[in-house]
Amino acid sequence: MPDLPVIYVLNGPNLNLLGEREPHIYGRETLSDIEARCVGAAGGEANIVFRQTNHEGVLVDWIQEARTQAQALLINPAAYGHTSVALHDALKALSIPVIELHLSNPATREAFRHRSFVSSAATGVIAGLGARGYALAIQAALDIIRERA
Ligand code: CA2
Repeated sequence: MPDLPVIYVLNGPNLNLLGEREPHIYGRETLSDIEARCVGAAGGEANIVFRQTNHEGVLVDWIQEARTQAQALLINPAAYGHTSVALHDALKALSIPVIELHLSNPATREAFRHRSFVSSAATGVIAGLGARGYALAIQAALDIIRERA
């Protein structure tokens, strides 16, 4: 049997606090709950590597790792999406599908959240659908992986 595809799901700063504050914006699910959703959405058809960091350089390292270790990458860059040329450059070096994720819809929020350095390096973007956006992104990534095979 062929190896299962690997999907990296990377989460940026402060997302470790999910479920503790601001449920009206980000929902009540913790990041562990969201990881379980991702594993469920993969339905045994992919191995999910799910990580969170508060450090920009660590995200860059993981994106570079995904070049050789993953068949798709999902990223909620959190605030770094609005600021980081380093994330943009690292993502541009990938040839696998990249899906940018946000729980909230930044376009409906403060002006400083309207710019994304990640969107222009992403295959697609899912925003504003809460935790279910992660499950939708896993399904989309699996579809794209199959299409490309
Ligand atoms: O909506 C998203 O997923 C965001 O990426 C979340 C980021 C925000 O900076 C982006 O504009 C949109 C913030 C993540 C912080 O998460 C917290 C969760 C609970 C309590 C405090 C922060």
